[in-house]
Amino acid sequence: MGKLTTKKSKKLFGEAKKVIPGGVNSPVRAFRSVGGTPLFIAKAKGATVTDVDGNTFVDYVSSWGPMILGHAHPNVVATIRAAAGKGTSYGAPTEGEVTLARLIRSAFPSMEKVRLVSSGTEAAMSAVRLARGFTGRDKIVKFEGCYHGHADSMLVKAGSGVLTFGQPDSPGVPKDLARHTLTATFNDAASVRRLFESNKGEIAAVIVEPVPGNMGVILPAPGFLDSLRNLTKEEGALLIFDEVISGFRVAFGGAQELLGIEPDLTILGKIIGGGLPVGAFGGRKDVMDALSPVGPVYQAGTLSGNPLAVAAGIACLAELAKKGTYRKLGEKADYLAEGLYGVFEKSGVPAWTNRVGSMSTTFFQKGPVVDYATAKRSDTAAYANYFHGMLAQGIYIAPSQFEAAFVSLAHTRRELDRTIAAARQALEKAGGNPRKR
Ligand code: HOZ
Repeated sequence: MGKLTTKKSKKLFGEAKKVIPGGVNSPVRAFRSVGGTPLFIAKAKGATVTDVDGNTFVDYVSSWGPMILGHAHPNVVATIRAAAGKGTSYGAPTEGEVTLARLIRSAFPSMEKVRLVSSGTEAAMSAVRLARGFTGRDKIVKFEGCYHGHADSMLVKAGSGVLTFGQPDSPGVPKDLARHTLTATFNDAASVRRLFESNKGEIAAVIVEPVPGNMGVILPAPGFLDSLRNLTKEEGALLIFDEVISGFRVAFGGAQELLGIEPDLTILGKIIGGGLPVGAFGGRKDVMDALSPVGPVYQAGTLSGNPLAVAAGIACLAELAKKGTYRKLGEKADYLAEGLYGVFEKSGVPAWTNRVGSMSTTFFQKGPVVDYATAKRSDTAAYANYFHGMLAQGIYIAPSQFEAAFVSLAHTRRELDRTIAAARQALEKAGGNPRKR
């Protein structure tokens, strides 16, 4: 790839800023933490995205997780086309919703009943309301740096964009509401125990990304999630796993299958929509039946269970259910990780990688990175240099240190090799010691 020309993206960004706050519809996309102009994407295929200037990149953003099959997978595209021909929304139940709910339940046995919504944010917000309604308690425990969408109760010491921009809480969230959200330290069960002790009988639920991906990827320490399971049981609170990223990613049955822990409620999104807007929450039958119209906890949505999103989700999960899929994905991810590990080690640049299968983050610091506080020690200026070094060579990684890179089933050996070679050059160019931007 020659010198990157981004004339059209620059022009569009200028136009976008006049009509869209910051020129983007989701903050991290704006490239603010790495500098430069966001690429305006024109199309995508397989493991690549192509911008409006005609530059094609090997993509590891993967729409922030959903594109596990790669972009424009033929079966998913054909399914969406066929579904669109039958109408795009009815506001009435469909057979597809039953099929998708069944598929989800077969992969996540803890999700005895499932409700479909339109985004991960909506799913998390609804699960939290349900937990409060079911237990009759108001307080929620979340972990610093975990991100559960942007509903009011969840924007407290959150990850993703708010961590990237150094504003972990948001104006506009009433203090009266935020005080019901208690925060604990990921991988520190004692911090949760203390909260239960000082809020006896008041905590409705503990919500956690079992494999966090929104402060960069963090690994749950052995026994940490088991402790949460035991504590919530002892205290009559619910355990909610936010598997919007890890669901169907780290295993077909998500982190709960991989780690053998059953939460009371699970939140899903991303992959289950095959790239279309979707979310789901589900869990114990007795808890889910507290939802309207069976129970009193209200939750609704015109586009919930949208036929296009449901069809795309079913097609995507059908591909993932094929024998050997996760082995293949794991092999690709291992190959890339080993290559990159060698490159970073040789470069002498301080780096620490956390990875679970095909999701990973390389933090620009010597590590270990185990939680929000340690993630924040990363050299974000060095990351920005690396990001631009990679972009210049046609490799598109997240424009933030605190996100995950995703390998898809579409990444070819050639593309993985190109990525490893690009990393070598990006680090060499920075003289083995990326300068601050
Ligand atoms: N919250 C997403 C990353 N964890 C970013 C969504 C987007 O910008 O599309």
